[in-house]
Amino acid sequence: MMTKVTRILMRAVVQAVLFSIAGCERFSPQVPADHASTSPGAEPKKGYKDLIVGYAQLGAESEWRSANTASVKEAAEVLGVELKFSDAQQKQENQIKAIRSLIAQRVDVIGVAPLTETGWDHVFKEAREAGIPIILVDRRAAVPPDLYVTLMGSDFLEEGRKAARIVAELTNGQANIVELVGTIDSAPANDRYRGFREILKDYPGMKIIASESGDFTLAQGKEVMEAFLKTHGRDITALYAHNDDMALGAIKAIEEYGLRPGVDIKIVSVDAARGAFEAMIAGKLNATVECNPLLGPKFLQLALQVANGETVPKWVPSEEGVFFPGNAKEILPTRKY
Ligand code: GZL
Repeated sequence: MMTKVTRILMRAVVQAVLFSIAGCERFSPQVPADHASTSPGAEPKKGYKDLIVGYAQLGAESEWRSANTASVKEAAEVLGVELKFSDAQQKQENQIKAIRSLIAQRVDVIGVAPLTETGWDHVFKEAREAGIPIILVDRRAAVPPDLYVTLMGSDFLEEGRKAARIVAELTNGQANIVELVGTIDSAPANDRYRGFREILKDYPGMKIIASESGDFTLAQGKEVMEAFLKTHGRDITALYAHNDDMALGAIKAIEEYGLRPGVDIKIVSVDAARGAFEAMIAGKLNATVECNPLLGPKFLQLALQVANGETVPKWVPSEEGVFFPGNAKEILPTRKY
């Protein structure tokens, strides 16, 4: 449990995050009042302390995911929202069960970070029939737009494009690239795969010689990279990893193989988690494209607005950058994940 002082500090952070995000949204959200506030004759509005929100998290596979979970839980504690949280351990059937349980508990709003793009129509229809709005957090689900209220998260296509431009820069447009793909059928894996190839069309000298899923985990990233090295060895000159955890696993494999990660094999990954900064400082990673997991405050703000029947944009994008070794050392202490 947080002490009173921590709660006050966290509240200031959450408020600052909400106001900072407000600056880049198409609507000017205030941090809604804590208490149920009413204007004359209107339906009494819920405050954060009246809100019951479900969060069907997909798993705990990466630094990114752990930071996303922490962000949602901390924001709920600071704002006084009753949060019903579940971890599906990267299994869609568990996430579907969790959503059904949240429907049965009659929560006000359900947040879902869909493991995969497909397979959600049925259970999302059940939520709609129960009158419980769904907010997609982090990842897209391939369902009709009337089955969810809003999607909040990153532009994964643009992340793929950014990564490709950096690999082109690092290799002067001449590279034999191996690719560690994220969870199969997940929106980030699908889009980072496509966005990367969009840019590669302009670079005939850049070839993807192998591409396989490492499921966004360090262990599988290492395993797949070991197989790439066994097959292609020193022909590999660049690695594109769909997240930092797989890149960190690959770095171990490259070192065990006897090559220098970041030097013999240029490496670009996605997320900008703490481990990536440490690898860049050690000269083993050449760049990381930011994908911000700190979605908790914004998610609960949207949930309150939706619970109060307010209109919200269909997509609430995250603002993100790219990080390089040059200033990784001074930036690392400022990072929140
Ligand atoms: C992206 C998120 C991805 C991260 C991975 O928004 O869904 O899932 O890039 C995480 O680290 O596992």
